[in-house]
Amino acid sequence: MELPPRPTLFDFHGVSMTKYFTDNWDDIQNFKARPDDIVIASYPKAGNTWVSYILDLLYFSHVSPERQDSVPLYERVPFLEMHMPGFPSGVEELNKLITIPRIIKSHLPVHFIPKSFWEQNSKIIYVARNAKDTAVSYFHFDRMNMVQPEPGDWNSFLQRFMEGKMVFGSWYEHVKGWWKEKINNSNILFLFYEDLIEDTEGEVHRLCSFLGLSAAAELVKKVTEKVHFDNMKKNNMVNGSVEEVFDLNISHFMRKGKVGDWKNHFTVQQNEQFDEDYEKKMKNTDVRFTTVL
Ligand code: PPS
Repeated sequence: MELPPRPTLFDFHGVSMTKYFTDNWDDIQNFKARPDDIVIASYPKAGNTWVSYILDLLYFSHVSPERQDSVPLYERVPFLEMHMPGFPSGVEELNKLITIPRIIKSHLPVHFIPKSFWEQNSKIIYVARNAKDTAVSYFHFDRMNMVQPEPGDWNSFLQRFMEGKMVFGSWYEHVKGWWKEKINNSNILFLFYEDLIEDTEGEVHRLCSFLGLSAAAELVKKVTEKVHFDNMKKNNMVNGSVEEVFDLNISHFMRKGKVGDWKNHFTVQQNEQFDEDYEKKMKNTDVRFTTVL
């Protein structure tokens, strides 16, 4: 498949975006949500695929086990705002999805989420990951994903991350916006990547109780095992190996899956600058992250 040149970033209602997530804007905004829809929202690289796979297994692994080996996760959990030439859009995929519930991936900041999700009281799981590991993961992702803007070198990427000049905008605004929203909205569950790493099984139980699922302990154990990084990395339906736009010679989608890999990338000076800037940007929120375990 011949790929188009990499897209450029532009300002879209105050958020940096590329055309692949805005071309279809009216269809996205007019999306008809259902009360039983479940949205997995996150800033890019926070663990959206991990949580998507957990939910897909919890709901469907015992109902239609054959899907697990034959249908890539991106078809089972469509990406709402994606619209790329040559591929069905996320909205099209969702409109033809027959599974109930529909599990929906999104990277939209909270104020861009289609209003029908709020009207229908759909459940939303927001996954958040500490800024430093997110920046590192995003850098490697942009290197290998041919439909993302050119990342440039690590230092310039990090400066742009701090300025919010990334696809889906500022990490800081994204996280703060969703955190504020969930305070008064019991339909939102806020999950941290670092908690998932530390206690996957415990977080799977938390997900079940939020979703009102009475999953047997045995199923929870099985799901926990299947979603372990090493098992997901080997699983071609979830590891990014069937996505034509990824160049796996450059980097892998299931790259490291660790908390603290930022230490292998940040110089002492970059770290000091980042921390100072972080404090300013995050002073008006009480959301707290772990950067080492
Ligand atoms: S995307 O493209 O924005 O939807 O990416 P997303 O899925 O949100 O995040 C990708 C990062 O999550 C890591 N990941 C995991 N870590 C630990 N355990 C499991 N099971 C797991 N599944 C995905 C993935 O490796 C990416 O992080 P990095 O740091 O790049 O490895």
